[in-house]
Amino acid sequence: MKKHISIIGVPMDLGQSRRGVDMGPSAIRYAGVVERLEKLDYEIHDKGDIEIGRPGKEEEDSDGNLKYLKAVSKASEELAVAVNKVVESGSFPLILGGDHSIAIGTLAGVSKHYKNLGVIWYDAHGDLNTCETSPSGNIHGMPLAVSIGVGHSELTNIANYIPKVKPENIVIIGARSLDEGEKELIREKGIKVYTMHEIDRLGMTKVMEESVAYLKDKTDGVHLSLDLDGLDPSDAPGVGTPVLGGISYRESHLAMEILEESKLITSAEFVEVNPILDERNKTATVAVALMGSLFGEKLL
Ligand code: 6HN
Ligand code: MN
Ligand code: MN
Ligand code: MN
Repeated sequence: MKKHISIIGVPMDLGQSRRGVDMGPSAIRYAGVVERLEKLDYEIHDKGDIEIGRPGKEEEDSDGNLKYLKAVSKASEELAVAVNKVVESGSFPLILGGDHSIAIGTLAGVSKHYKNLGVIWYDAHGDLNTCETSPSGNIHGMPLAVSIGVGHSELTNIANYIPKVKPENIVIIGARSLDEGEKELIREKGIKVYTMHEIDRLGMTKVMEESVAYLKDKTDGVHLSLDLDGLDPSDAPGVGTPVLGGISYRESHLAMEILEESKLITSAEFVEVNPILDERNKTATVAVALMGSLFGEKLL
């Protein structure tokens, strides 16, 4: 029987300050996501995009250090409902961003279906800030903290349950730009992190095998949250917060292939594709190629 993937686009750009990332879902569709995955014996259901309100200047709102809190929380609630429906239907949720604040809604929609959801956070950043620790006030730097129940209650409470994820069920891969408060939270909560140092030292095969082994027995589903800025900017230039010294295109394919073999992944999102900052849709094309590997594309 054919398996089902349901695609949901989230044209969200209010979680950060570079315009253009709201066009990410279109760029990824133009890069051929549906056609690519259909070749892999999946039935694809493109559910279209979640509608994002366009707040005016005065609604920039911001509760203290949280920019566009209202708009982000509203979109998160809507996304949670849409993702929940997909999981209930037995289809695999594949979410296209949009900035990384959308993970708040994705995880809120996914996690209630699991006792112990695991999360692989593939990112240059930890996204573990709170309004107190954030250097920018940008909510895309906060979704992982929100998901473990740390942060503004309007965000941690999305879909009316806290937390979405247990810290011991998280693996961060590719980190190389962590703020002081994020480092503290990582230590306090005992979150497993493979920084670029470990990736260089151990190699991607070992990092992924260890990550799979770490999550395998204690989780009943694993969400992959892949921020394209986890990759090196030479391979993924179309992102709003690039950081040098990242994961290569080839290492990323290997990571996706090992995840596919593990059969652990039960939902995924690809975020931070910004076509305005991109070179000829390269970053969206990379995202689609990685999705190919994640869903079982083989070279031979
Ligand atoms: N992302 N740590 C920085 C901040 O503003 O909190 C950067 C966050 C980047 C977030 O790339 O999803
Ligand atoms: Mn169907
Ligand atoms: Mn991120
Ligand atoms: Mn990032």
